[in-house]
Amino acid sequence: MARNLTVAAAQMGPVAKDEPKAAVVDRLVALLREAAGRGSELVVFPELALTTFFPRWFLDDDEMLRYFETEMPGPETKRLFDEAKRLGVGFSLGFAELHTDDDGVTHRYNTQVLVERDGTEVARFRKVHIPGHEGNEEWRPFQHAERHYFEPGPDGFGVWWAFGGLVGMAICNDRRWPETYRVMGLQGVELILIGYNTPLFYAPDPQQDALAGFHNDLVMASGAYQNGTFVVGVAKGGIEEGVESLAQSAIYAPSGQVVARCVTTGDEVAVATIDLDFTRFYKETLFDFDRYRMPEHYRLITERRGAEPPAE
Ligand code: CDV
Repeated sequence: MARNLTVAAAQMGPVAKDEPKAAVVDRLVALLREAAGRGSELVVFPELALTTFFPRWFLDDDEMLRYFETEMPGPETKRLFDEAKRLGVGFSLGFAELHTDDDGVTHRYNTQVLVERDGTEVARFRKVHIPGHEGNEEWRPFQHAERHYFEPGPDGFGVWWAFGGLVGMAICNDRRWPETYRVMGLQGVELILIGYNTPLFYAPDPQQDALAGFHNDLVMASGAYQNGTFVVGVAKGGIEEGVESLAQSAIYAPSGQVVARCVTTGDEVAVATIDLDFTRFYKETLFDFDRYRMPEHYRLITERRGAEPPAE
């Protein structure tokens, strides 16, 4: 029996530094309506969708706080939540989160929220792999100071029953790490939602620039294939405040194939109807973890190696 779900990758073009949040929410609502009109039940927005990618500047505490949300939904984003509920469409949205815990300690996270079709919050995922640098590195043409702004999410990678299947989330740099997919794969994930902002110029090693699109596909397609899961990867692309970022948003099947793809670098929706039961072909054959993975074997080998004296 099929478990069909129509999902949309709601790619965004640039968000300018001085673009009012209300205007960004207008764009998100327009993408949501277009996706709903094309039958989507779940709409995936990018990382830090509400603002420009501010880690390209090194800002002090006062300046940075305007980019953070203290509540979600808040006064400006409630419109998106209300419209999604009215349309009966769920969504995931990346934003900068200022979170005060029960002990009164404030944390800054790079967060993605998942909201069901009835408007209830399913989960919040906080980015685990925080790339870039902590200090102001003036040799760079622009900064990637995510490590100045965000601490790693403390909860790791979870999966949640939602939208008729097991859904997980990851954010941008998380998508490059095999353990992102495998930790969720071991929990049976069937659909992973990923937002990203990936500048096409990588200052530490510009020879990687020409491969940005290839690496983007490589990691999400192989993560999907090796764990028998669908993956939706959604960009904020185009030239934002003079910095060009990768677009290429796509929906990947457990076969590793692309089933839908954006073709522009701006606001655009790519839609696919996916059968979550299709994951079983891979989960119950080549990637039948219970039958073929060998964690005990690895453990024994590691123990034996540990018992050996170090080689001369
Ligand atoms: N927003 C990101 O996490 N961007 C990173 C950097 C390294 C370009 C990425 O992995 O795409």
